[in-house]
Amino acid sequence: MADPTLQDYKNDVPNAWCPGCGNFGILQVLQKALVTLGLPPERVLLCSGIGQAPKIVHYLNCNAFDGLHGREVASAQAAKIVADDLTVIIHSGDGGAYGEGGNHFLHAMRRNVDVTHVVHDNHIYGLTKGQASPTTDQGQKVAVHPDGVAALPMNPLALAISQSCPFVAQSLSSQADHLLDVLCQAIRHPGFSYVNVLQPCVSWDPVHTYAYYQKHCYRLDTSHDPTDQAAALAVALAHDGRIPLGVLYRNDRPALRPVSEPGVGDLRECPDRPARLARVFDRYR
Ligand SMILES: Cc1ncc(C[n+]2csc(CCOP(=O)(O)OP(=O)(O)O)c2C)c(N)n1
Ligand SMILES: [Mg+2]
Repeated sequence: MADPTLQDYKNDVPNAWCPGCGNFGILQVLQKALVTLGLPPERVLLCSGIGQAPKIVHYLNCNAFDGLHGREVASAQAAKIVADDLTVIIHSGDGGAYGEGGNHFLHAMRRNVDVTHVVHDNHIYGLTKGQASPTTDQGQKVAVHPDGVAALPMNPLALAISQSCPFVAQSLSSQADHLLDVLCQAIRHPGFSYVNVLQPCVSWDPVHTYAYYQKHCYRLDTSHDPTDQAAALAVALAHDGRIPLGVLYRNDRPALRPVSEPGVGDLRECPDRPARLARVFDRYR
């Protein structure tokens, strides 16, 4: 079979993002990553929920499941468990991943199913027009908080490292070369891999702009050892105004693989998988 090309992933669904949105950079790099990894569209499943970021799954010609806000991790894990031959990638906004879906995010790190979770972190609820999300800065003035957000922002990188999440990285939507490298590493990692992609929201967040990231981001270099959990945590917790980009932490915990269903057999090796899957689903009706 011929190697997949960018053309294979193109579709003609009209794009609804604002001009200048950081999501465009992520979409372009995602297509490139899938082609770089030699993955044909029929072997890829993108899972998402509700928001501007999750719309990304509409703009690629491959399998997609677009479900409830904050529930995308649950559907992705279920899909991977019954269809281990698919490459499963989750796309969430910061609200969906850390707010509505925070519980799923937390437990996915423990469970360690081999899926990749890409969080488009624009520090805001974009789709619903600029309310505070779990990563909005303390004191930032946003819709419904005209005097500034009172709560501390969440630190999802530190949380993930502290929970021994198998792969933890951060990148920036406007640094395509960096994002491509990090995404390819994450998708290849055998286990739950998590990438926080910083992404300006040009309509609702005047703070985290392209210029802001240009000024504050730095790339981790070879002096950082991503297998050193304490060092990774120190990077994630450094309150020095600098924003790290790169693979902060990784480990080789064995991923949870699909198991044989009693009375159904091993779903991985089964030639009549659709029929057997139907029997599994019938149990839960
Ligand atoms: C359970 C649930 N809570 C709230 C909403 C309303 N809602 C839909 S999208 C959204 C904000 C999305 O923000 P984020 O996940 O950061 O994505 P973005 O639009 O910023 O890319 C909210 C609050 C919903 N649809 N379902
Ligand atoms: Mg958001």
